Amino acid sequence: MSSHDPNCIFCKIIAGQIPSRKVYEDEDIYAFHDIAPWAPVHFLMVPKLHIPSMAQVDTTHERLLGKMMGLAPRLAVEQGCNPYPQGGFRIVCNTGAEGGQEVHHLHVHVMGGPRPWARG
Ligand code: DGP
Repeated sequence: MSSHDPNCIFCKIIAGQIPSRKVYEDEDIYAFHDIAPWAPVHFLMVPKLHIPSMAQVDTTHERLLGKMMGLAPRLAVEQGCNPYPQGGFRIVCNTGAEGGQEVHHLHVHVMGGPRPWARG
């Protein structure tokens, strides 16, 4: 698996070749607002490593995915999600066509904020 796919839209966003509204960045992870939000707060967290989907994840990715999940609650609150338990957030990882995945670079959706949401 290549660490970067020049045809991948999220690899281009990470590289700054396509503009995005950045939420967070470190050496492993990039987070940015979804272009078509379903919820008042809706951002995506992606590994900088090009992994097509959760279907390609194995135990070598434990640290990377653990880091993403460990960061998500902090970013959710920073982006305006209300505190748990009255507030909270939803994390979704669409995987494959039947899982509703459209962009084939592993990403988690982090969604929250007051309801109703556009979807869900
Ligand atoms: P999915 O693959 O279905 O889990 O969702 C992909 C999400 O990526 C979708 O909610 C819209 C978002 N998206 C697609 N292209 C872009 C883009 O160029 N910029 C941003 N910020 N988001 C994008």
